[in-house]
Amino acid sequence: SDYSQEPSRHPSLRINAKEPFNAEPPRKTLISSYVTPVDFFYKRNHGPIPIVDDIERYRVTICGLLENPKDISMADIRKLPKYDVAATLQCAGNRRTAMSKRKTVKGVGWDVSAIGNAIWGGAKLSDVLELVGIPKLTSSTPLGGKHVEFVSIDKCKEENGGPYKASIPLNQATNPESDVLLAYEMNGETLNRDHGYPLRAIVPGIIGARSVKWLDSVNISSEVCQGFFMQKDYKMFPPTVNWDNIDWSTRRPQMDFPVQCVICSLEDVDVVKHRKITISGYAVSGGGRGIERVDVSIDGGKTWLETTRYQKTGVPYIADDSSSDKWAWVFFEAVAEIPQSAEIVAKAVDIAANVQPENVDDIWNLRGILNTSWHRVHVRVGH
Ligand code: MTE
Ligand code: MO
Repeated sequence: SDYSQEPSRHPSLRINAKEPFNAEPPRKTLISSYVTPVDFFYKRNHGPIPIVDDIERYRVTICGLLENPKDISMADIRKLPKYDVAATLQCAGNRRTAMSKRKTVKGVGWDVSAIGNAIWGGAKLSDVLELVGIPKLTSSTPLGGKHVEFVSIDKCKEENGGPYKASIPLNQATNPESDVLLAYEMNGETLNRDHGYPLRAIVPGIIGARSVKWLDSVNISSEVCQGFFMQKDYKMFPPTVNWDNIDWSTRRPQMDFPVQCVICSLEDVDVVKHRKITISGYAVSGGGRGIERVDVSIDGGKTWLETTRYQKTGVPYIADDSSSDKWAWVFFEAVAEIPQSAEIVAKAVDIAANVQPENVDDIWNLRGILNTSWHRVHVRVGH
């Protein structure tokens, strides 16, 4: 594969793999703004970044179990109502490095920044599907279509040189409230090559792997996508499954993300000058479930202190309030006086009262996905 035409990237990104390019920002940079600047948004790829240089001729093919398949141009997409949706994208492999410290896992190592929050601009998939005769809120087409498969133009070795692909259920795709987009803008700018130019899927509330970049076609199918990343990857296994006894067919492709929370104001092992410190970071849950609470501890989890939460600076965050961004992360903050040395912990609760597991051991899995265990950092007061 050819990596000679990769775009340029911000030098502060931490590179986890060069080819394909996988990189994340430093954690302090990550929480310096609620909307993650494009330069600092994590980049997660499985092959070289494709080049689409003739935008006039670019088409996305809507095909499969349909009476009237159609090739749709960017002009057609832009004619549809444009929505700007604040949505946090998180890779299922976020915090994998910490999980692999417990016991080795397979996959690109990530610290805590394989996540970002952007304002995605584009057409709703429910409107696009209407162009090919699929009404809103349908779960099955007359020809038996029940899933919407997104197929890319990139080339991945896991697909033996074929394109990256993934699918979502048709009833999610045709429901305007699920805010699934075919996005052509990120933070008000034209989507750049790294993030899917000219057009990508954005599926809010579920793992990043389903938000397929560089769309080539949208295929209406009777079954779940059979691609590698749906069937042989991004599935959740119990800690007892290893590479000798794994049976991929026993599990569903992971969709929703569980409740997550990370301290970003401190490194995993940090030295601070003063006893009074600010503990801040992000919390997010899947499926549009808001964050109910974030608690922090300065004694390794014996006692807890509730943090303040916000999306827009200075405005207290209330889940489900009409002013909150349903699909977006929440920042939390607490100030505490710590002893000479302290283990600081953070954990979040979502509005369905889901909590994070205390120990990584309980959720360890061979692919190292969904590490949502309590985030712990060790801090010492010194020079
Ligand atoms: N789409 C294509 N075509 N190829 C890919 O490798 N990676 C997926 C998803 N969409 C991928 C893709 C994964 S695993 C994640 S987490 C997100 O894109 C990352 O999106 P980003 O690079 O814009 O942050
Ligand atoms: Mo991912």
